Amino acid sequence: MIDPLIDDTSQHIAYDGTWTHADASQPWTGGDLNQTESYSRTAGDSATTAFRGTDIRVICPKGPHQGIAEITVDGGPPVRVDLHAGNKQYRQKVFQRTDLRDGEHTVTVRVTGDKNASATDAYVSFDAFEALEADLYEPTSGVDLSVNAGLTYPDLAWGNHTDPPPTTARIRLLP
Ligand SMILES: [Ca+2]
Repeated sequence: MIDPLIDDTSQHIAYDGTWTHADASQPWTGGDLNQTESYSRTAGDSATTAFRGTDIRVICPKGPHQGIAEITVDGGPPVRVDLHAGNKQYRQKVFQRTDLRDGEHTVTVRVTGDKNASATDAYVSFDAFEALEADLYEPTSGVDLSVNAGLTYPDLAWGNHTDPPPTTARIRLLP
């Protein structure tokens, strides 16, 4: 199992611009993953990573000093995300894609310098990326449970066999 979390301190993240990297020595990082976050208020600054899988989530703290970020997957159309909140809220899933083709992708968080009228500043603070691997089976709209009639399963569980089953029944749990 690959750790799906790519923390903001990861060497796999390329930072462009004037980001500040805060760690546990700052009391206001207390709720961040690994008590670290990286932040910038300079328009155009960016943080990019490559990942493998079908799903990507961007985890950021929200707060009163936070502005608007622009998030891009595979160089596609940017999505603007407002990170402002009245009080600091840690580990917010501010962006998610679950429909990517299984394989290599890139995701970028960019500082816009913009903020909504209630925000006191335009900081973009970034905590972590979460990249999830594809399922063992082809994507479906429901959830598949594969049952091998040739074996007995004392504890039926997801993915607890590796041999192709000679006979399968598929049970679809509709969402
Ligand atoms: Ca972090």
